[in-house]
Amino acid sequence: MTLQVGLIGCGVMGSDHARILQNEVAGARLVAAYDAQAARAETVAASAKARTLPSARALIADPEVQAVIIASPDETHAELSIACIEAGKPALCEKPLAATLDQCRAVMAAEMKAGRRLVQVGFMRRFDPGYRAIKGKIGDSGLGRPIFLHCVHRNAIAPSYITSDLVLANSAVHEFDISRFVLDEEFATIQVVSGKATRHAETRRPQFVVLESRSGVVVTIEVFLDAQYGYDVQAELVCENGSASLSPHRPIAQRLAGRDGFEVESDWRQRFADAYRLQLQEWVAAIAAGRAVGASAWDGYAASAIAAAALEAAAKRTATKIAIGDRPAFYG
Ligand code: ISE
Repeated sequence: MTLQVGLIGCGVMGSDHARILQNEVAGARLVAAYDAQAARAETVAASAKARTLPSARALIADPEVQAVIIASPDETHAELSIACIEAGKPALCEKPLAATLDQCRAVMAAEMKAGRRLVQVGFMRRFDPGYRAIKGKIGDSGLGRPIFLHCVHRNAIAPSYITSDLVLANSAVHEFDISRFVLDEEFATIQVVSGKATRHAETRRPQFVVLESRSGVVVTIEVFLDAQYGYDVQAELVCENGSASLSPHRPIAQRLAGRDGFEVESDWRQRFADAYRLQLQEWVAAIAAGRAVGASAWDGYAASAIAAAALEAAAKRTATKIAIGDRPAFYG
């Protein structure tokens, strides 16, 4: 069976999902696309011999569309996820799940009412082989119990609309999610120290976050979006007897002009190319098998709740409690 997928939002991430779905994923094809800018939808649709539809709602309702990728602006995510749930169609929704915590709760309520998990949040790092291997080391490798998780998240450059707050809400949110995934537990407190703005972005401050998990594991996170030299994500899990780190991501080695070195990718679509492919492949396979994989709506809510606490902690400059609450039984 070939899953017929509709795409809402044909910007940078949407068109990338369309390309991956068409060229690198088995068992699915793009049948419809919608974007508020019609020309973008037409370009994506033409590349897949798909149709364009006049609105997001029309795409979700279209009988040919069996599953939906939501890659439209953040403030539309919750409403469109709920529309997919009500139509009984699985959705892969780009992060964040919603613009507010109340909207995240509304998505969860709609799913619980429907009685099955239909929404997967696009936290693609959960499919990255490196993070999966680190997670696999916990419990059975002789490393012992986790003590620290050190995370570094550097972008070469960021668009000018990314404020210091968005450094936390838009970029650090990946670290919040992957830390929950690797450690498999929730966080109790958060502190944020803002670094100095650089001359490359005079109003955007790098952020340094310290999280403490409910069991006492300490997570440190540097998020610096103006690092200039490339896109660089690092993680080291320090345990009682040893540590496990992401290997430096080295697509090629180059010797040139008396130097021997490795290229650093320029952005996350290159660095996490495997993760994006596996995310879509496993989403398609899970739908065929009637299962759910990846980050659930609960995970989307939890990451956003940590981001909200991070904004509060940054403003108050003090350790702040994270009020996530208990995971509903529905989300296992
Ligand atoms: C961007 O929105 C992403 O989602 C990337 O994965 C992240 O690394 C980047 O910092 C964000 O701006």
